[in-house]
Amino acid sequence: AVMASEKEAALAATPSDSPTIFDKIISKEIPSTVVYEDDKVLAFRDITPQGPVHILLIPKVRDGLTGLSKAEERHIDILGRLLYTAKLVAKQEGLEEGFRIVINDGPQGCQSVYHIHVHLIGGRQMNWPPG
Ligand code: IU
Repeated sequence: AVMASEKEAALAATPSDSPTIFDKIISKEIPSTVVYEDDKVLAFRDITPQGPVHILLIPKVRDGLTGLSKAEERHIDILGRLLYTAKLVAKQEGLEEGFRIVINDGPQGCQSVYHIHVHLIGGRQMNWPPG
């Protein structure tokens, strides 16, 4: 079904360990605009950008990390790597004036894809509080 909004998609999503669309993006079965890739992390442009720059950073191997709330000690390295890579990509994208990092978690956090992802959004003035 076509979702009217990200919030609708998030509320319709079932938190689970099932494979997600991000596996097909990682395997390149579904095309995406990759802006950074190494053996552990993939960064690609969000299909519904919330700013001039909107990139998702994901671990290539989910390893149970459906969302941040499921993090265990074994995930500390990949969590650090995702944030550090976000900084590298922000630089690569020319976001010298600043940027926003977001990790949505669970229905109330508006998470719609249960493969952890870091949003890197920039290129415009952000506001606070978020919606
Ligand atoms: P969320 O934090 O779970 O709400 O973020 C999921 C994001 O994944 C959201 O911004 C979508 O626009 C984005 N996305 C995508 O880039 N490509 C896709 O095929 C799908 C979702 I489905």
